[in-house]
Amino acid sequence: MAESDLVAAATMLGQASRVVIFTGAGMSVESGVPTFRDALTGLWQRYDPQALATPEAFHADPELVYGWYEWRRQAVRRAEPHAGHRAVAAIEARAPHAVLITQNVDDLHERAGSVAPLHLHGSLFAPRCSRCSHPVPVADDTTPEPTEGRRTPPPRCPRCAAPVRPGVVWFGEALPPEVLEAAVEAAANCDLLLTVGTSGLVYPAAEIPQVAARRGATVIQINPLPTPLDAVARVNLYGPAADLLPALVH
Ligand code: BJW
Ligand code: ZN
Repeated sequence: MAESDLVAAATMLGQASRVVIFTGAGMSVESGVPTFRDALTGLWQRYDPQALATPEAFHADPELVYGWYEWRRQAVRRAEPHAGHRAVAAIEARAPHAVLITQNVDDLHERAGSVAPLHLHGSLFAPRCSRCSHPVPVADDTTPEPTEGRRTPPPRCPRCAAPVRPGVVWFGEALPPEVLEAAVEAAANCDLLLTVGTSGLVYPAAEIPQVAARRGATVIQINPLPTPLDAVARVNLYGPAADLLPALVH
């Protein structure tokens, strides 16, 4: 990556008034949270998304699916935000108007100081009833270490006794409409969108940077590898989020 690209991106970011930051799983890699599609370490290399991340999978084997999300939630609890998460919070604090849109189901942005990220794909920390949608608090951590592969019977809804489900958006499910609407509106009205650590393959989330570009915003991308979003980005910064985000705000 050319140093001049970093300088140019930092200048554009410093001058923008309405900024959108759009993050994906690569944002949390340096905190020890795996991505989905990375060639060696992605979750979908080891797990079948159809058997874990669809409503049909939950219906067929709720204990398997609930246990898998409990394991991931416990692992995220033990992870810490990194300098890149803190740089995102700093960009939000500095820009006159900033909106953080994340596809991530972890809470690392919040723990780094971001106030109200738009969680397009839900959260590991917001389980709800699979029938009546009543929110149910997450269970306390009782295990010393997160246990991979542990089957966990989902708790029952205190209102209607149906199984509680993870509060994430599975394949084939609609994104929370008010969150998607707010994200599209922010993207359509921003001057600059910074996309970080997403493969840009999952829709409708992947539309967000495209909406911004179509409306004339400057798109800057941070990712160690090329993605389909290279085509809409004015500047592509090839490298890890934990290094490049702090360098952008210095
Ligand atoms: C680093 C790094 C470092 C590494 N620093 N970077 C149009 C075309 C084709 C298909 C579809 C379409 N529209 C809809 C679909 C179907 C489907 C879809 O998109 N499929 C594609 C995969 C083909 N979409 C859906 O089903 C969506 N729903 C929907 O469309 O509903 C329609 C509907 C309407 C009305 C009523 C009913 C239905 C829902 C999508 C839900 C996605 N859910 C998941 C799981 C969430 C729960 C969980 O955590 O288990 O969300 S899938 C997974 O992918 C997760 C992520 O948020 C999402 C995006 O992944 P992300 O963040 O980009 O991660 P990776 O792993 O893909 O990429 C990581 C990147 O980081 C890489 O580029 C690395 O290089 C980089 N990286 N290290 C910076 N250190
Ligand atoms: Zn219920």
